[in-house]
Amino acid sequence: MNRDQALEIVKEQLTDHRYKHTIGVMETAIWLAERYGADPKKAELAAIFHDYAKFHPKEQMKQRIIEEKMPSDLLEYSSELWHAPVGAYFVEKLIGIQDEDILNAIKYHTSGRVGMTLLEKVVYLADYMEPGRHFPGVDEVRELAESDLHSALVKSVQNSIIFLLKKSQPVYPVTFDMYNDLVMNGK
Ligand code: DGI
Ligand code: FE
Ligand code: FE
Ligand code: FE
Repeated sequence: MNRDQALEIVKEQLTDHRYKHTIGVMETAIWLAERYGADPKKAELAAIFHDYAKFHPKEQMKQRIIEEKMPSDLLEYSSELWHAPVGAYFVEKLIGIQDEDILNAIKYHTSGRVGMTLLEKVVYLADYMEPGRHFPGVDEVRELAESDLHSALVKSVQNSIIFLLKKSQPVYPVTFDMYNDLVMNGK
């Protein structure tokens, strides 16, 4: 599947704002892939489809998580987490993408996980730092990403956890696990 076909499919699923975000993630993911030796074509496809299920109704996502036996603890934490595994499911079933690394980059783009592949890291970071994002600290992450993928990734997870803590929101344990894995086991 080429870029234009993929973008056409995903455009129908998204708002204009979210589509622009997706273009930003795509361009950033390709840039990071080229810089750090991931497959830019895989990065492109994973980025285009990463938020595929972002606007699916919560009830439907919940049902899908139960029926497909996805980790049930997802349901105890923020519904913001759900579109990532549910999106990966639909991208496989409906779009027909079978590449495991692409599917996992979509599946783990919100929570992260222990033992992320280079492609998963590229998509996670691209989602955080694409040009349309304006989080506090994002410029520092962009600067780090010029030369040090690992440090940029650690900083982005730190910022995301701090953001949730400041709002007194729960943090999905897998996100902490990812952070610990990065800090304790390095690159
Ligand atoms: O879908 P996007 O907005 O592009 O970005 P995303 O898929 O990374 O979703 C991030 C949202 O998820 C953000 O508003 C914070 C929220 N969230 C809620 N609980 C958690 C969480 N993010 C992580 N990483 N871990 C959580 O426990
Ligand atoms: Fe997302
Ligand atoms: Fe993210
Ligand atoms: Fe996103």
